[in-house]
Amino acid sequence: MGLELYLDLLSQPCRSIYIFARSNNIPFEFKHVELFKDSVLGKRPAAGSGAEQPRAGPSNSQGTGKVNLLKKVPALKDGDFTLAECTAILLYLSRKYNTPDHWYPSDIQKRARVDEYLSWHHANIRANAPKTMWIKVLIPLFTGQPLPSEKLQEVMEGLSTSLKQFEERFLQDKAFIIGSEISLADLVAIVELMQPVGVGCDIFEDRPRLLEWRRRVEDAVGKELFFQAHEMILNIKELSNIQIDPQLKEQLAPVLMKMLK
Ligand SMILES: N[C@@H](CCC(=O)N[C@@H](CS)C(=O)NCC(=O)O)C(=O)O
Repeated sequence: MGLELYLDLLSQPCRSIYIFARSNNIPFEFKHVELFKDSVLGKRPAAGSGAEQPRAGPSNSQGTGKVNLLKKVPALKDGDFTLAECTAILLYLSRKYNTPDHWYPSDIQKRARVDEYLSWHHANIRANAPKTMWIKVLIPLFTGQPLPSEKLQEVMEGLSTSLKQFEERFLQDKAFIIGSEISLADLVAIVELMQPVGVGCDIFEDRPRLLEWRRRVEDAVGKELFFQAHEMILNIKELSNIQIDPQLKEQLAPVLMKMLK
C-alpha cells in the first residue's frame, strides 16, 4: 500500500502538506476528510473516558480515526506506519522523498532558523490567523448568528501584532525566512495567512513587504498549485455552504455562544 494523506483543504496544516507533496512530485493517495461534515470534532470521547470510539460517517472519516487516534487532520499512512502533526508529517515526507535541501536545510544554522520559526509560529500566527475564519464564517454557521464587529477587531489586533513580529523578526529584508530560498517555514506561514484573506480580511493589502513575500512563495511552489490548494477558502460562497454535521452543531453551538459572551 502506498502513501495516503488524510486532508481537508479547508484546514491550513493540510494545505501545507498538500502543496509540499504536490510541488515535490511525491506520489500519494488523497483521502478527503470533510472536517465539519464528518464530525471530526464532534465524535471524540471526552478526555479521560478511555479508548476512542469508532466514528460514524463516510469511510474516510472512519479511516482517519484509525490513522490518527486524535481524529485530526492532517494524518499520514504509509503502509503500516501512521503519523499525525503537520510538522512531523512535513519532515517525514522531506526525509523519505529526499526533497531539495532548501526545504529543511542540512546547514545547521539555516535549519535552526526553520526550527526557530516553527516554534514561534504555533503560539503566534497559528494561534491568531485562523480565528478570523471562526469569527466571520464558522461561528455564525454553527450558531446561526453573526458576531459583533468588536470580536473581529479584537482578533485583528492580535493578528497585527504577530504580523509585525513576523516581518521584523523573521522576514526582515530577505526573500524568504531563511534567506534566498523557500523553506518549510514559509510554507507553514503562508497557508495560515491565507485563512483571513478568504473571509475578506486581506492582511496583505497594507503590508507591501508581506505581499511581495507572498508572491515569491506562490512562484516558488507554482501559482496554479497554490491557488488550487486555496480554491475553497478563497471562495466565500463555498465557505458559507460548508456542511456541518447536525450533531456537531447541536453540541458546539451553546459552547461557542457561551465563549463569545
Ligand atoms: N497540531 C496539529 C493540529 C491538527 C488540527 O487541529 N487539525 C484540525 C484542522 S486544522 C482538526 O483536525 N480539527 C478537528 C478536531 O480538532 O477534531 C497539526 O499541526 O497537525
